[in-house]
Amino acid sequence: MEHLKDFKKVKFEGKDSKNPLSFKFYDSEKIILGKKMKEHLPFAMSWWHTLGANGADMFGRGTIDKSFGEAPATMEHAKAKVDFGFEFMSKLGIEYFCFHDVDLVPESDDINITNQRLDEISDYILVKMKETGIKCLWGTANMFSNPRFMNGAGSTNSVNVYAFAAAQIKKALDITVKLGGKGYVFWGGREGYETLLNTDVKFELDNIARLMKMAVTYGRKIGFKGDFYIEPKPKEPMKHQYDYDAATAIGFLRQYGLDKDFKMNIEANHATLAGHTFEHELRISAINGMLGSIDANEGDPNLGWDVDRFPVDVYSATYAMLEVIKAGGLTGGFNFDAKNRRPSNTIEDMLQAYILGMDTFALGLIKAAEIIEDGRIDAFIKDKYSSFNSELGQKILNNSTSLEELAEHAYKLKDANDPGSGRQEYLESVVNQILFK
Ligand code: XUL
Ligand code: CO
Repeated sequence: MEHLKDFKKVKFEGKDSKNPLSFKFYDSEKIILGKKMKEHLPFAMSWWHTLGANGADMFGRGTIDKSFGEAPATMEHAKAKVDFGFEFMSKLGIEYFCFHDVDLVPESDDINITNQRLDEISDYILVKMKETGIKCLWGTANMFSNPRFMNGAGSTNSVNVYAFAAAQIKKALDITVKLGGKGYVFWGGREGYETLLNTDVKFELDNIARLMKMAVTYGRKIGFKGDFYIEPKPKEPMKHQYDYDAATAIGFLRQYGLDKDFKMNIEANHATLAGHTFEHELRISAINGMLGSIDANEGDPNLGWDVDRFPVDVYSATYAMLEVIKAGGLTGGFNFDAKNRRPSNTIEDMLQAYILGMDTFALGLIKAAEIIEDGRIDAFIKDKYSSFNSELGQKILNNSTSLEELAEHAYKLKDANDPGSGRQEYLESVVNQILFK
């Protein structure tokens, strides 16, 4: 069997290297726009895909053995995952990890036992964190796998299930704080509905907000200073999920007075499912002061579901990095919520997947910085709106005009045909010129 110890630490070798286990573009110490690449790109390993997922899908069993030499559903296995995970992150120079409660330990039928296991494993993880300097990006509670959440967690019809969701969030917050996590995520996989015939939407939304408020109150009480995140997703597993996209989630947070404590965790593949580009979701979050963290992965235009590929599309990474740079960076990081394709079933493939993702975002960063330094695109956008520099334009921007005054202006003009070209093809060719220079 392959062992991780058989692989050397992955190093930057540059774009001409033919060594598959080297970075071609990710050069952690390289300075881009005044900051180290690794500071622009705080990468994180997802515990679930990396240490849990074994390639099983709806039609077949797993293709890669992730027992790490231990029996499944034991604490020995949970610890072996920790050992492998920290060695894996160290080999790649990844400085953060993200987890769900039940990724860390096997879930018992008794929540009290699960919680004891979480105490034990988090002690074990803390030691590894001290040894390696690796940190926790965010934690979350899995409130979607257990059958009790079939009608939702915060949106459930059952008081008992609602209390279980609360208990899980409480413990996941305890562990996140214990591990010094920067963020805490809510992904509402079961918060949604199939049909209004069995659903009271307002009741459910109010209750989700109540649960989030209680989480904020408790988190702040135990000293959690980081951001809470909503991770929007329009569908899957539910037909209609309440956190459809960033705009919907932001509206929800504002409606319930949660916007001061929450930001967005934007996942690329979720944007695709919502019919948006990744960069659209980042922009909507950023202009609302809510760009928090990123789940870095990729969808597939030919598939209508959450394929969680490792990022490979340099255009998308470049457009995403333009948004991140312009927003002044993330308060969170880049969590690879991504998995190997099922037939890529070796440890080398796992390393290769992360190398691909890290190199794709490094390229995105390099090219976004070049687009900014080139200046043509920013100059075009500035010029596009320059008619608002006029006296009347300024009045509009200062909210000091009226429909009557604007109408008078229009009547004098009789007609207006001067918006000017959007020049999309030119701008796209600028991007190509910079990408392939
Ligand atoms: C599911 C998904 C989750 C969240 C955390 O699509 O993205 O893994 O990131 O619960
Ligand atoms: Co995700």
